[in-house]
Amino acid sequence: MQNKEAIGTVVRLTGGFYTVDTPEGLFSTRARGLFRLSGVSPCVGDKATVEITGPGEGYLVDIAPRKNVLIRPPVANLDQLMVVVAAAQPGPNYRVIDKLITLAEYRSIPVTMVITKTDLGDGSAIANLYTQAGYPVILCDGQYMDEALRQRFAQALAGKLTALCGNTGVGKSSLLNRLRPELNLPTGEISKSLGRGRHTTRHVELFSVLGGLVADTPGFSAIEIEKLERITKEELPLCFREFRPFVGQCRFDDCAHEREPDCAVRAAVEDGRIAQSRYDSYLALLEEARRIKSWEK
Ligand SMILES: Nc1nc2c(ncn2[C@@H]2O[C@H](COP(=O)(O)OP(=O)(O)O)[C@@H](O)[C@H]2O)c(=O)[nH]1
Ligand SMILES: [Mg+2]
Ligand SMILES: [Zn+2]
Repeated sequence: MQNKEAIGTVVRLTGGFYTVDTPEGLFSTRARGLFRLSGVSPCVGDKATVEITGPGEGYLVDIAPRKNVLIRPPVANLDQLMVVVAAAQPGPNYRVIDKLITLAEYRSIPVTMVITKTDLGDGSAIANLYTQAGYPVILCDGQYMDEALRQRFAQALAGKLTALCGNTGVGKSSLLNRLRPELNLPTGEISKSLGRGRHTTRHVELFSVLGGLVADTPGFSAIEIEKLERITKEELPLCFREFRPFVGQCRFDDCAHEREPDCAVRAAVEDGRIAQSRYDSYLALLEEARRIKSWEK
């Protein structure tokens, strides 16, 4: 029988084996020697070519060029970042949330906000903040999952590769379990008791959920799409999408929107068209980026 090929997505890495999800089913593969020599190491999300050697078995012989890649945790070809924020326990850390969004914007990765634990706190302020900033927001009480909410997620996830990210304890794994109970992901106390065990390390797996693939990433601390250092001070304000209509309207062309006179961004903050919280995050990131590299002239 001659060798046949299948093309699919790498969904899991374990002990040198890559599991590739293809239209012909799952294949457990090893990287072919010649490909290994190329120095590229496949990660989940890679589009891989499998040379089929037997039922469910083959060699991973190639991966397609990546449209983007997260470094920690390693995931390639993201279509979307879902930033999960709890209304309470733990409450939102806006600086961290906005940094994540900024890094996604910088990479042109669409962001959707998901608000959990609305049974424990009021999520409407967070929802309004990010709706006003221009992001789709899904408010969900993790205690239930009605048909309308499920449809909302189906719409958001189908046909896409999504990374869920957000602080530990916000309810990411619980949410995936509610969308697809067979996943049976460890949550809360269980994952805590495992400490820094396999569920909290860099292990990433893509799960099929409502017609899409989803990476349940560990907490915020572990997700670093990219260091801020590549973002220039001209680019940073543009990563805050609601600032865009005002950028270029300031008195000075090189306005950093800090203390300059006649700053259109600051004027928009003062009259409420830009939220104070988002502007504060911008200033914090400006400081952080300045510390990382000398932006000054
Ligand atoms: N009251 C309430 N508890 C939730 C909700 N979602 C998750 N939890 C609980 O919050 C804890 C942390 O959830 P988990 O899914 O492990 O969070 P993760 O670290 O983001 O994956 C668990 O004890 C969950 O049962 C929710 O919507 N409401
Ligand atoms: Mg979890
Ligand atoms: Zn300005």
